[in-house]
Amino acid sequence: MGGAKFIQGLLHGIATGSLPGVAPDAQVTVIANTADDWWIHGLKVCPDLDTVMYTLGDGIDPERGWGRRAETWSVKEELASYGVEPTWFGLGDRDVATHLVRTQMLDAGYPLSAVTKALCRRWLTPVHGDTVTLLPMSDDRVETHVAIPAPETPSGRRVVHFQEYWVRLRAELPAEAVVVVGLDSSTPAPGVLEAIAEADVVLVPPSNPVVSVGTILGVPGVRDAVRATTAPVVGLSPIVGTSHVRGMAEQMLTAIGVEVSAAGVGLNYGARSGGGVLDGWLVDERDRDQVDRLTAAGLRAAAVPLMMTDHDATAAMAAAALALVVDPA
Ligand code: FO1
Ligand code: CA
Repeated sequence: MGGAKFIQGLLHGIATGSLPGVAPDAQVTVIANTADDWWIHGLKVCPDLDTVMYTLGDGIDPERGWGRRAETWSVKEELASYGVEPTWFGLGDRDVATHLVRTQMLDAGYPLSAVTKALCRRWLTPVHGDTVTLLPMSDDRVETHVAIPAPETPSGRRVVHFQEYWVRLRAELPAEAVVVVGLDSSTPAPGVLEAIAEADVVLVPPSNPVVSVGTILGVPGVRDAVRATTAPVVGLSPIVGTSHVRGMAEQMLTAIGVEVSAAGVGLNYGARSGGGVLDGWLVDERDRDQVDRLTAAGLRAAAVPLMMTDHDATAAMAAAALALVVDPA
């Protein structure tokens, strides 16, 4: 959701000409996490791809931040009446159509990237023409699982799918480990490495650094591509003060032993000059005291307001991120 909102603000900034060094006909390629995906009721559901697609295509439910606007829930209610589990994960009636199309195309042999392209013809092309390209990070099945305490089991822990951790358990149990099944043997989807290599600038949005950006960087070849691109790489902190703005980054950072702070996340990505992936890192104005730690590690850093309250505020964040790494023309 952080990523989708950020892209929306970025596109608004491009359209209004308020981004330094960015032409009005700039192309945006979005590489989305697909490790939140899962199979449910026989359907392949890709929450992050769909959240970006529905948000940019003006079909998102703005209150929930996921699923379709003006949604109804007859399918969910009927499934519950049959006693079909899980009842805690809801597929809306409108949303189901997306999953039916996707699953049919996958069954017919199309890779996820081709399916995504087909779905985007409905959602992105009418609104954005060919300005925006949405790519899954990989065509392979990759799924994030979370280890939670389970005193009743011999090992004392149990592993659940990310969706079960987030939706059923509301991320209320501590995450003891994050296991991304299939990540090591996955390959980047067509266009992913090319987009990074050929970009003029790479933006890391204020998304979850572990289960969103972290999984994308973990697809073999992606981290190296980000390290090798001639484009500057700049990111925005999803942590303000000692908490995430929305989501469960706190739990996920704790699981991997990273300090829950804007500097902690920036230093964990690391400066490209020191073997990491970033050239610049933007933190919230309330974390101004962390800028020195970041610059000492070789990052360009600045503190600005980082709340995506509306498109203008988000475009201003994108502008500040670009200003960190793009030299004035
Ligand atoms: N989030 C919920 O809190 N409850 C749900 O029942 C639920 C269903 C759902 C269906 C399709 C979809 O694309 C997203 C859905 N989400 C739901 C959101 C999703 O669990 C997460 O917010 C993302 O995976 C985190 O990025
Ligand atoms: Ca996600």
